[in-house]
Amino acid sequence: MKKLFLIPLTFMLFKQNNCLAQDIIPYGLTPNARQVEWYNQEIIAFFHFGLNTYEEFVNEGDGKASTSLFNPTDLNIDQWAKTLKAAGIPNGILTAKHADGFCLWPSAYTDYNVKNSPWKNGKGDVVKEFTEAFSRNGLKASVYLGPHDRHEHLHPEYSIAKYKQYYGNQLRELMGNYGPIWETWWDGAGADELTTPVYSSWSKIVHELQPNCVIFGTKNSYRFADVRWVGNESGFAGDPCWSTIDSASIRDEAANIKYLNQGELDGDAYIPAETDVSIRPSWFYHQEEDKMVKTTKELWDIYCQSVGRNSVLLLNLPPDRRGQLSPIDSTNVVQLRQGINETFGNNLLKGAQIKSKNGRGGQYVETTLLDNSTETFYTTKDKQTTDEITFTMSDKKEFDCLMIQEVIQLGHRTTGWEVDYSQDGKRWTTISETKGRQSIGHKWIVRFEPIEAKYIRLRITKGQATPALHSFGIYKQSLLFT
Ligand code: OTN
Repeated sequence: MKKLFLIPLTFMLFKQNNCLAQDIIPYGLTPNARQVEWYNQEIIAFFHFGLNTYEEFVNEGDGKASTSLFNPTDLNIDQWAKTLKAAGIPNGILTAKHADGFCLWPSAYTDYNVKNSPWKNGKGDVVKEFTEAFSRNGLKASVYLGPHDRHEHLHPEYSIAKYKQYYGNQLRELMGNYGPIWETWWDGAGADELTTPVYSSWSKIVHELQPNCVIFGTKNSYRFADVRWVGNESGFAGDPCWSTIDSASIRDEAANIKYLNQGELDGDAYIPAETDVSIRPSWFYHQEEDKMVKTTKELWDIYCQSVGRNSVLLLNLPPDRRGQLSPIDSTNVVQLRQGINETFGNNLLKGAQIKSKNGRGGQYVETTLLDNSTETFYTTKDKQTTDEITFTMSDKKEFDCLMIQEVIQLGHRTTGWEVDYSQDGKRWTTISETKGRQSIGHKWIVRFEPIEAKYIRLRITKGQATPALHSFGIYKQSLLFT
């Protein structure tokens, strides 16, 4: 299942000098356009909202709860959007239908939906308000249409064939009636009975109506997955974490949890890991958990172990019974963004003298590592898959974090790297947390106890092709994360 390297993106990437596009040939499997856009978002919000929000501590309703429970007292999706904008999160996924089967839009194919709730006298449509508010605020809207549906299972005449039709109809409603939808989520939870042919028919609907929509797939939907499950709901990707994986292993999920977490360098498909985790212990809002919201520091740990491990963070921010994000959740996620900006806004290597062993020069000059541009990158001479790049700063500086980025459009190239520091440029010490690092991908972050040094050396120790690096930097973590 080789995926094709995307020509237009290649062109954009190399637009400064077209002939160089032939110079640096992508290695192995590479992302499609949807996956590149998905990676660049870094954090996506998850909104678990529905009947469960109005039940006492229920997260997976049994499909029997009355639709009369759903009654947001002050639904305000512009408020969700305001938080996302302040938190630099460009996209949000709404649980249009969770496992209890209750639909947040007036679906023509079931009575188990907002039409039969007291909210807005049954005239409301949460999906419409969500997609309109997100579009108004310049954000991307995405939907979760849970494949597992406990309410439909209650019908005596339930069958997979009938359900396939039912779900397909609902997918058409969501994909066809609400403008652009950027991601859809096929949760594997409870959906084991659904087969690959069933997902095949559903994927056709997604691709027909929303060709740019990313599909999160697991288990029997693995063949259609643009992104895979990371193997836990605790917020950490593996080390290493390859974007590639042997696709069939996604199907046998239970036997492959660690494998999903790490991927496989020699895998047969490019299906990167999405790290889903809730800011609260539960997926749905429960007032009892107001004191258990993850702190800014905990969110930073999660960010570093997801986005900082070549994954995308799908962070659940469950709206409360009013239909708004709780102030503590909003504050912490906005502070996460402030801390990220403070940390990575100041690359201490800026202005350093740079020398490499195998640098290619020309437009791939070493300084591209520090220019914050996604259109430039550093690489070596042909066939040089290892390298040493030394940075000499004007003075010694204190740092406790580093970040490196590969050009994902050119495939996983570097497979071994470490970082050293020195006071005199002669005797070097390896930062122990970087010893034996393997994958880089979209972004890799390493944190450690503060180090003071004047000289830094990035060693590329192993590669399947010449390295292609967008950026490298050392940083001091924001005080918001202490
Ligand atoms: O009990 N579970 O269903 C469960 C417990 C802990 C962690 C995950 C799961 S289900 C799991 O959810 C994932 C999304 O978070 C994916 O959809 C997997 O396919 C699914 O098995």
